[in-house]
Amino acid sequence: MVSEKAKRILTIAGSDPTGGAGIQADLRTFERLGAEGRSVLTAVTVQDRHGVRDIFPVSPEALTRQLETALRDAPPDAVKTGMLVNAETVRAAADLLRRFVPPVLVVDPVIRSSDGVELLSPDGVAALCATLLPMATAVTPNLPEAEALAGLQRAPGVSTASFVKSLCEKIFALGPRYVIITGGHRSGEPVDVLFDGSELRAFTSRRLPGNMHGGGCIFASALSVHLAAGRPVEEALRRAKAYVRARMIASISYQ
Ligand code: PXL
Repeated sequence: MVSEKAKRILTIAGSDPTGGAGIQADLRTFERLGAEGRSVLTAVTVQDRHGVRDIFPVSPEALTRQLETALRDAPPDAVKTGMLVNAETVRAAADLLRRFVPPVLVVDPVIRSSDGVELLSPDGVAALCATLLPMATAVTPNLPEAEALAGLQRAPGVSTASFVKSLCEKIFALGPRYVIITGGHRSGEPVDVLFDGSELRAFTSRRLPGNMHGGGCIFASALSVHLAAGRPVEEALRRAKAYVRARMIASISYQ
């Protein structure tokens, strides 16, 4: 059932002062799609249009206090996670989400910024796989993030399609209900794939020029809104993809 009442979505993510990604992009997406946004900050990043200059993590205690207060005060219809910094932050978030289970949990496994700076440490990746993925409704890695979660590298001669299928199977085995590998980092057409443990469905679109900073955050945020509204996962994915595309076109025409 698709409910018309505004859904409350909570993002657990880092601040991007340029507004392109992170908490700022998440909240803007929730609002534009008619949802009510809440946020819990995991890190202050220092960025300009060239990239990430510095990262100041929020302490696990500050994260726990923010998240516990948010979850008790106004239970969200969906929780979306973004930049989680390290294993301590991941575990602090997972401990509370295990106690206050949200109806929808979308894990965007943010590992690096678009300019290559590490936003989640290797022990953080392992903690995310062990604690958050088993609880997740959907996990939304891009191709490099999927390789890191699965611990797989493409062998020579293996096609992208069959490599992406093995990544889906490996990540699905970690426990999420759906695996969505976004296609922006693939060469050629940006094909997104959805895997539910048995069927693999592909969603193709035409590539737009340029690179979009924050596209992954916006996609996962839009997906959270549509899943919280009760839309079936395929429809939620299609709508989230269309929304990112519209935002990309809008940002291209600004330049
Ligand atoms: O796009 C990934 C991302 C997520 N969260 C924050 C970021 C970035 C990329 O720079 O800064 C806070």
